[in-house]
Amino acid sequence: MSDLVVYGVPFSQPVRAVVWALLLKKQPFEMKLINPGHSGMGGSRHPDYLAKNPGGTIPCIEEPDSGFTLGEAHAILTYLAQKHAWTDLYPESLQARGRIDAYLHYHHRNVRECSMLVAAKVRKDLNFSADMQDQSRRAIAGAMNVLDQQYLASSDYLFGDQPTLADLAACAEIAQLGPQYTNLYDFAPYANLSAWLQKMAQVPGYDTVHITLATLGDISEEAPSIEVLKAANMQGFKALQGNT
Ligand SMILES: N[C@@H](CCC(=O)N[C@@H](CS)C(=O)NCC(=O)O)C(=O)O
Repeated sequence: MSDLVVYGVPFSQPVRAVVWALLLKKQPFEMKLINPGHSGMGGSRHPDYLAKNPGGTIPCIEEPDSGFTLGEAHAILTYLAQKHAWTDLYPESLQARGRIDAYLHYHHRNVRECSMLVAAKVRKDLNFSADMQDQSRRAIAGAMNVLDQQYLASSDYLFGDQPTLADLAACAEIAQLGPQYTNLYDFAPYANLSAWLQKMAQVPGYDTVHITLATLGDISEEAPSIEVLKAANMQGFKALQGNT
């Protein structure tokens, strides 16, 4: 049986969430690099890739034996969890699953905004206006408040005393902004969230999926060049070889 293929780059937040789950569950996979947003060969907007994931985004998975492909990180996570019975990450109870799904839907226009701050730094060509960045900061502040004061007010993780798919997806977005990585957001005002971030850093696979960000380091003062970004991505990519 051939290994699952994950298309993407390790710098991508939703790719990191999927790869983290696979590492955590020791599920073998092979990453194939796909350049997000590019329409040339090997790009996420190339017709060959669009045939696998019509949305043209990374990640996408492919099961070589059946040819089955699936895009959208959260659909991939829940598919893999059901397929491999990862009931620690996605409990069997329909109500528990419903709540995790609800977070995964909430994530998109809220927690996912964290990446806009990173994109504004690394994709100068996209000209994120000051207004857009302010809007993102407001959305992030609202979402961090929800996590800190609702989800994490009375439990160690978003849903109880162990991490689920929701925690992996959330952390893949949020941790990147911390002082040890891009240093683009101050989480100190959020005590529950800060404690959760420390716990998430102990979850197996965390260090491996954050190698690209650790290599990139603090970008708050100076935006990295595309060469620096590519080199950091390659470090993360190399770290995934032989990891499963
Ligand atoms: N909703 C998608 C979003 C994926 C996404 O935004 N991926 C980015 C990279 S982090 C991408 O592929 N961008 C290229 C594009 O939109 O053309 C998911 O969760 O999988």
